[in-house]
Amino acid sequence: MHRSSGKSKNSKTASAPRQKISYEKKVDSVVSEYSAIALNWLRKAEFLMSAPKLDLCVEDTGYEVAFAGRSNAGKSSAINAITNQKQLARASKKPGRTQMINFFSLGNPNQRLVDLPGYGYAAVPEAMKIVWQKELENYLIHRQSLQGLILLMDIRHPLQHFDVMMLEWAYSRQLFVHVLLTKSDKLNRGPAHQALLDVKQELKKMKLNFSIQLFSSLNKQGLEELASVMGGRLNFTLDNPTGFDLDSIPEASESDLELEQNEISEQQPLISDSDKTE
Ligand SMILES: Nc1nc2c(ncn2[C@@H]2O[C@H](COP(=O)(O)OP(=O)(O)OP(=O)(O)O)[C@@H](O)[C@H]2O)c(=O)[nH]1
Ligand SMILES: [Mg+2]
Repeated sequence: MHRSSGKSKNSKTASAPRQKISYEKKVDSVVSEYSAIALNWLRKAEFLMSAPKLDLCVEDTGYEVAFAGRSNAGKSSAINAITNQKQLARASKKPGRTQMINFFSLGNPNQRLVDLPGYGYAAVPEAMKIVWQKELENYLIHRQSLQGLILLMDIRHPLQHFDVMMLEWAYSRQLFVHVLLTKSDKLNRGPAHQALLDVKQELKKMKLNFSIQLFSSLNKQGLEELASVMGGRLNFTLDNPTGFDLDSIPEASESDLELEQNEISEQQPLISDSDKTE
């Protein structure tokens, strides 16, 4: 769009030069404000209760988001990282650590996180595995307050048989899923991003249109992105006077494309390779 300034070509202005930035950058800065506040809110998490089966779970009202994935994928560690608490959920080197459905409230009992037992752990006795899987299935099928799954896969072993089954099942039931490729600190930055692209491609091939990100509980990569997704699913809105609501972001218009340079907010830098720990 051409705009006439009404000044001659040679006239100089005292104001700062205007720079075109994309509409996405404006949205990014608003979203990053939302994720930072959501992240802070997630720190309110408190242990609520553990249940061995669906009928013993906390009352099925409000909103909850559950962390699912293979045993040892890093679910409990991710809950500790996102809530900034060392031992809220029990993490362990020994696979099969989480054996109950564990609930955590977020400031009020109607917004909850859930740590699920892992699936696919071969060393669990067959009879026990069948019981666990039945309970997990019951929870996933019948839980009304379940607003979505955070599905974790170790970045070095993504899309194993059970993961694909879980993803296809969730898709068929129109259950929201956000995928985390965990332990991203185990790979250098280049290979980690390649793994992300590869899994995205695979999901696309399988027509599983789920969002996905890199994540590390160790070096905290991906916390804000995850907080933003979880806040959205848990109906977390900002209590500020502007009453910001993510759904209220309007479609881009041409006038949005030209903003003052000081409105540009830098995105978080990617984790440097020096942060990598074994
Ligand atoms: N390097 C690294 N190790 C991690 C990370 N997240 C988890 N781990 C390790 O992976 C192991 C399993 O982590 P948990 O969080 O207990 O895994 P889980 O998915 O809850 O396992 P179950 O409860 O058995 O289903 C532990 O030894 C963690 O320290 C990570 O981001 N980076
Ligand atoms: Mg666990």
